[in-house]
Amino acid sequence: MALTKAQCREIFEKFAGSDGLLTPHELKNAIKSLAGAGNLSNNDLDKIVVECFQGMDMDGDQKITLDEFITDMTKPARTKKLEETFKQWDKDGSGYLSRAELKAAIMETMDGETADEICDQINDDQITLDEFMALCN
Ligand SMILES: [Ca+2]
Ligand SMILES: [Ca+2]
Repeated sequence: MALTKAQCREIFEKFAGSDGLLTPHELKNAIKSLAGAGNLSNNDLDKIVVECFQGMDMDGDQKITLDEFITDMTKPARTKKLEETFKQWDKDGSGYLSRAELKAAIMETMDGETADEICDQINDDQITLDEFMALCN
């Protein structure tokens, strides 16, 4: 769903209410109206809301600002996908992938020897999100 900034602002202002911040409940209303929601069960919708919300709420204060909303909605899908992968792999939530975390993730699809080789090549025990994105591109 690629939207222009102007479209994002319009949606945000429509649903955020007078405080100019989007709560999970307000986000749910926004998604409902955007997606039509007719073929989504309430459970599915709740799941999507939680995922979207976590992706958007950069500072984790449980409120989405207009900036956070626009940043997320205008981000390319591939970037979002990589960010999600990075978060999944970063088991201790340190914001870095350690060699052990990287190896564990690679070993889900490859054998231990190959994982070791890849880790040796990368040779970095503190891979940041930016470095991770560069590696995947
Ligand atoms: Ca926030
Ligand atoms: Ca980590």
